[in-house]
Amino acid sequence: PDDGEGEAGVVVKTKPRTKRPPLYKVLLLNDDYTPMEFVVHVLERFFGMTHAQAFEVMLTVHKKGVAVVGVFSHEIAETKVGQVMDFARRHQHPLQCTMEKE
Ligand code: TYC
Repeated sequence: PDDGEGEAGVVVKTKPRTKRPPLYKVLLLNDDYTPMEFVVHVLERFFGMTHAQAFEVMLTVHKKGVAVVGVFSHEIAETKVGQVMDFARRHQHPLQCTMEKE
């Protein structure tokens, strides 16, 4: 146990640092083929948005090319990306979802 005394009685301070886990932004990307209603459904189903919220975010991606759809721990972000990519592939839509460190 550190008594705060270094070599020759020199007092060494260690700052009490509380380390928060890094957060990850989940991004949804626009494309020319995925139907708008499908994207809205994805946002409702996997990101807990209301229909109105989901429609708004879908339009933002459609107009701007990309939007953050949520911020999560690494594990949760990975799960969301996997769920969206899986769901899109199963329905044969090219929808892309990625994550990046905040
Ligand atoms: N651009 C698509 C269309 O016009 C709609 C769309 C929106 C696709 C958001 C992907 O992440 C997306 N049908």
